[in-house]
Amino acid sequence: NPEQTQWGTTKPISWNLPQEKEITATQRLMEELRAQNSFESEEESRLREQVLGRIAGLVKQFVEKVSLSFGFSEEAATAAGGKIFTYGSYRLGVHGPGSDIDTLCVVPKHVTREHFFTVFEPMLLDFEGVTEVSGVPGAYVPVIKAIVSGIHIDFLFARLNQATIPDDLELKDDNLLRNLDERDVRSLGGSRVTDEILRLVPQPEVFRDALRAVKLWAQRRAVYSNVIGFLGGVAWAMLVARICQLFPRYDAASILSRFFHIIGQWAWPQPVLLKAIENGPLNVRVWNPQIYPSDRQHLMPIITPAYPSMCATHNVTHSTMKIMQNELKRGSQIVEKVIQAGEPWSNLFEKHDFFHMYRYYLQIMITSGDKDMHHKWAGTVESKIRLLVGKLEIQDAVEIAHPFTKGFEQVVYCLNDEEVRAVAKYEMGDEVLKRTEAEYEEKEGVSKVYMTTFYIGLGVEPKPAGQSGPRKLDISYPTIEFVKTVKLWDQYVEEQMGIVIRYVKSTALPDNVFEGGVRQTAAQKQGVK
Ligand code: 3AT
Ligand code: MN
Ligand code: MN
Repeated sequence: NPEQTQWGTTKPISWNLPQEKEITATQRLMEELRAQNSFESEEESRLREQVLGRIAGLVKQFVEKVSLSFGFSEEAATAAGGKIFTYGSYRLGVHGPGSDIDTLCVVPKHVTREHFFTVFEPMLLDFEGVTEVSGVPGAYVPVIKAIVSGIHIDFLFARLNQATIPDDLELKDDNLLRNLDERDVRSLGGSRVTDEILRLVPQPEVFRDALRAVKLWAQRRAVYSNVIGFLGGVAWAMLVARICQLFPRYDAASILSRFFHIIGQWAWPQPVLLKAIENGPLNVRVWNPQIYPSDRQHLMPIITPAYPSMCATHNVTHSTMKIMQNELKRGSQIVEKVIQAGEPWSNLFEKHDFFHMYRYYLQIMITSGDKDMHHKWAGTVESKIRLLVGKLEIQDAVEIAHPFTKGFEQVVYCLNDEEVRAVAKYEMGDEVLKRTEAEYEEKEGVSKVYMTTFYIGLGVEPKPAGQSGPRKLDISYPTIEFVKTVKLWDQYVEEQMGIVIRYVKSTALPDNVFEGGVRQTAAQKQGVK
């Protein structure tokens, strides 16, 4: 809309068009993104559309089936409708070849969440091309995860307070949220936020291309993870969207240049907003640091634009904030050289060197004997790592506690109970860790142990002048407290779940953290903290 003179809460900073150098840099960016396999093939993209179409049909059948069971006429059962919305990377148009499709099934009021898990889930199991279905009805946002024709799909559910769901339904109206279950409101949130972000940017195509680059950069630099305390996909999207609002006619390269520059120097905790925070019809909290002390704790607040507005960066700690600011600064320097001196974009997307950055690391080792249980146990610990980071970073000698964004998984093949117990305490010999599946066969007494290891790099403050000997660093208090906290989990079983935290020197890091098992030489390691 050329008449529009403002997106978001302020006027644009500049109405300029991109410059020559930026236009060519944008072309090179698109080539680089293709070379980095950021885009799916046309074939895959057609397959996604086809699968989505079939799923939309299935959701209508589901509503019809439930309606008929309530004694609706055929006609009324069909008229009850049912509609699918998407959110996540697919909706934003920044998904890659391996991305899932995040969907939300919206149904009329006579269809309940229980039907979703007892009627829809079995229908899905019988659906053509489905190879896996698993429902998680007890989650904070209940979900059914499935694989359809090789594509991972997340299904959320929302039941609206109306008799029918017409095909042209939109989710924008806040009044739709009236009298809904909290879980329905949460499930609607993802779609409402992504839709709103797309409405609030001047040129959606430019926004998408720039966001693709930011996501790739954040993943490669290991600053992409909401759970661990960095930013997730929605928060990075909102930051890019804000820059697009400020420079409505820029292209992807010029947006990236401003993104790294402006976000790298942002005056936190001043929030990033895509529009003014609105009040609405529900009796729920909307982010407001004037009223809620807990909202004042947010270090880098980035606020979702759909009612009820929330902070998407609740997990950020002093350490992760500092790490992101350093990465933004690095990004800014590189992008300037890419645009001004024609240096390659691949410099921006270079892999992190987390395992070469510090002298000391904490290893958090999670074990259990059952695959599904392990998944939950490791997930629970992962979701609490930011608390350990918070405890570590307030220690005197700790300058920074740098959590890595993903855990390393391995299966340990144990030949007897003694080995199992040793693994749970991380007291086994190397030969146990290195044993392969081939050296192990299913028989009495043997068992697999699932192990996930998380890492936190420790930046230690320089010794005070005049003090000799090694810097004293006592991390026992924060780690003991942390272990106590995670064991409070309501599904924790002492005999079946292990957690061990130890301190390792960088030279003692295991090979599996290095790509291809290769370590850098001492000369390459200069600059270690
Ligand atoms: P991919 O391309 O799929 O990797 P994405 O941004 O679509 O990137 P996800 O599919 O993991 O990422 O998540 C989509 C949205 O779903 C993002 C977030 O709003 C919501 N979400 C994801 N995981 C959780 C979770 N554990 N709890 C609550 N919301 C979640
Ligand atoms: Mn997704
Ligand atoms: Mn998903």
